[in-house]
Amino acid sequence: MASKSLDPFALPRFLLLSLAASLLLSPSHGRIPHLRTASSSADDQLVYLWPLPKLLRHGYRTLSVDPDLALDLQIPGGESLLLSEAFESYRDLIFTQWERSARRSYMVYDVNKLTVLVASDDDTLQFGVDESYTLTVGGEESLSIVNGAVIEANTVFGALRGLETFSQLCTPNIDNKTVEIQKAPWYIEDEPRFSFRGLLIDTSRHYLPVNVIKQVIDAMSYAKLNVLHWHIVDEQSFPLEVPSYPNLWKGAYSKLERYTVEDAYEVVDFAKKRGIHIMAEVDVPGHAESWGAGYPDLWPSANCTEPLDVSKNFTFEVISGILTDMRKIFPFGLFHLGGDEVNTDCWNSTPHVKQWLQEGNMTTKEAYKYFVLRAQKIATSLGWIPVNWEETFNSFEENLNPQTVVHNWLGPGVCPKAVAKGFRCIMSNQGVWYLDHLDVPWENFYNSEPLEGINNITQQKLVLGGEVCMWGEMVDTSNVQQTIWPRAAAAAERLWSPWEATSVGNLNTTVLPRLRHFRCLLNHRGVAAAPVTNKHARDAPY
Ligand code: CP6
Repeated sequence: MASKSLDPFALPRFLLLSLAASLLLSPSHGRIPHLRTASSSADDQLVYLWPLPKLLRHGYRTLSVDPDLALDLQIPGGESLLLSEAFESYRDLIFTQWERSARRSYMVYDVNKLTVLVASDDDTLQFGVDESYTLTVGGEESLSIVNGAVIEANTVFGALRGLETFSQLCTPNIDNKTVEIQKAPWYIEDEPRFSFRGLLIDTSRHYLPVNVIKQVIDAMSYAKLNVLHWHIVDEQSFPLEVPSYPNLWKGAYSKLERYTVEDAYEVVDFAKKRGIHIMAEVDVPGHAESWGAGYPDLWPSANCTEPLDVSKNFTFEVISGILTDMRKIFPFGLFHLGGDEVNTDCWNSTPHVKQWLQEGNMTTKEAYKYFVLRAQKIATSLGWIPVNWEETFNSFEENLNPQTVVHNWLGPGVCPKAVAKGFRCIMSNQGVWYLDHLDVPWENFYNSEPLEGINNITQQKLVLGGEVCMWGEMVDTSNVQQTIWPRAAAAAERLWSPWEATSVGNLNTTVLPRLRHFRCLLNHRGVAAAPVTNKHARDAPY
């Protein structure tokens, strides 16, 4: 959406400020600073930020950015390794080597310092942590510090989001080898619309090396996504090391295609430094055939290898061992227990399971419920909030732990029902948010609204957000990034930006060029995002 329609200030005060700034501050690169109120072209209307911030005002001056941009970090305790490292990384993203080496000592750069003011130095990453920030560039608050830039945030994670936005304002000027901020001064106030903005990766169908997972995490931080749902094991392979049951990762494809405990810690730490939670999943009782490669007793029989054997205590001992080991690695408060696509037919045709069912006077459907609830108890006893795919809610909602987060996927409709019953919900409607559906165009990702069908405000608050899913059957290192991006970014804006920004306006004129720009930004940062094309491209004006 154009900045103009977001701008609630009819400008008089801002005009004055901009004018004052123009007079006070030296021209950049000999250009005459200019101020425009009405726009003369479509491009003037566009603000190349993705996702759009909650509120912004800007002018029409161009400022140069010093390749030796300094960080002035003001935080209780005086320092934050997390933020100073993040600043260094962002400076490397903003300036290529070429631009840094072109620094001229005699040049006066407009923006030579980024001041970051953070109210708290607590850098434990809690779910729902305050990610808000304000960003001022060459404006009111920073007048006293010569066109500097200022980020203010309550938490280090808010400051990280502000750094990302700042980096997106910096654009290279190829002609004079500098980096500039156009349309300054800037005033931005921002915070996410939803606290859960997720992306699922699946490392069971195809293994993804740790460095590839890190690249995905980096790209997520550019789009301000904040939860990586790590669907780590499934029926095809069990790549994770579990110290309590060391034969489990015999279910890995090979010794090279495995994650050690150290690897998992490394992923969690890498993500945390970018304000991203890792929500791990252990999908039970279906989607678990690979567990039996190391422990065949988990299979009901040689020709019934899924779902896991509900009749044996051993099954739950193993789940308990896995979760206890994983609890040490994954600090995020939510843990995903799957529960989807469970076909219990072969429990009935396996004599010892059938006998157990009869003794307990249970149908297979009741046994499925028994399994899911027992797994939930293991997770909650470890201090986790359980997340389950929607089939669990659809089958026995009345028995689910009331803390359960219901994870939609089958189609629209379950979140309105779940929140009406007081459950929290995450939307991943497969028709619009499944990245493995290659024929779903970006517009469908963009237009998919998590609060659809929910009018009551209390119930709306129970929708934590949404998640796009990159199931792994058809992706590995060779194509995972270009399958995720740019469509995941479309969902990311839906989840971050205010409803008004993503639901009003013309997709082709105000959203598409911005998305194309963001896709180029990803490419420049080394992310192999695919072109923003779709089946409608021939008819689109761009
Ligand atoms: N694996 C697991 C999958 C899927 C699900 N769970 C899935 C189902 C249908 C489609 C895409 C993915 N591959 N464990 C469903 C949640 Cl179309």
